[in-house]
Amino acid sequence: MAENKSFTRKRVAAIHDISGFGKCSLTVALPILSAAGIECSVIPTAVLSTHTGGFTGYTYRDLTEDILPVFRHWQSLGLTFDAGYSGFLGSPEQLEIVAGIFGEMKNDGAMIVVDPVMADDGKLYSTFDAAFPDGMRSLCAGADVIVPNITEAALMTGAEYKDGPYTREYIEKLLARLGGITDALAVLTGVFFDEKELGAALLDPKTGKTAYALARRVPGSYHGTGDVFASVLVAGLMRALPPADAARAAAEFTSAAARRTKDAGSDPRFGVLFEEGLSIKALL
Ligand code: PXL
Repeated sequence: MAENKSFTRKRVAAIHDISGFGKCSLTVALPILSAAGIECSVIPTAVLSTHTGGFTGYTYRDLTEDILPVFRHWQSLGLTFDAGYSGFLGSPEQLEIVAGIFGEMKNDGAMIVVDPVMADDGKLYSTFDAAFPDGMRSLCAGADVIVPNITEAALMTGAEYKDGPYTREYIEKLLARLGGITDALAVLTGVFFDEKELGAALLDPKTGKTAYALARRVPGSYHGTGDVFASVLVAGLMRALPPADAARAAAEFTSAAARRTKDAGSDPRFGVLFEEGLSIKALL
């Protein structure tokens, strides 16, 4: 395996829920970042028995009150972070707390990555109300990198949501709209133009440059793929890859995990079989 000689050790603060079963949020971010050689510190925002995507009767222990004290304790220890990375956040109050933390981390030089987890397939997740995308838009406004899917991008920008396959025109309009709500690098996921490939479209609003990072498309829909993609993307950025290369690695890794899941015939709610691909340092 080729070692990137210029790589220096990096530490990420991941702020997501922990869903005990179902492979998403922290149960995905931790193994992926660790396997990529990145230290991953966590602030769990809630503890659930499973994620909320297709299960009923799940437990939900809210940890809103602990988020800021955890961060203050870290500060009292003089800890610094190369990146802050958020995903599923359970309430408008959590969005505000995390925005405050990210503001402080950014002042100290951290890269802020926001995956605005809240919707898919044209629909807001059932646990959120219609005002939630406005709060998520504010969190994205202060980020350096955002990783919305098509539904989340449409909800935050007021654009029309469409089912794929997409046209380049629709995708690039959506990217331009994202450029209107934030200066962050936009990595739009769930992009496909035909049955063969699926991945991300990127827009760097500072240069106006658009790029695509596509991999083999696996038919079907698999829970947690957005979290898997975003976690590999963060790992790649921390390993100083150009964003389009980090997104390509993320698309390849996610596609391979979806393929294994399809081949195994496992329940798509149980998450994707990403574990066997965890020698991902080879990709980065
Ligand atoms: O995969 C995103 C996600 C994360 N965390 C929780 C979720 C979901 C999506 O449904 O319910 C708790």
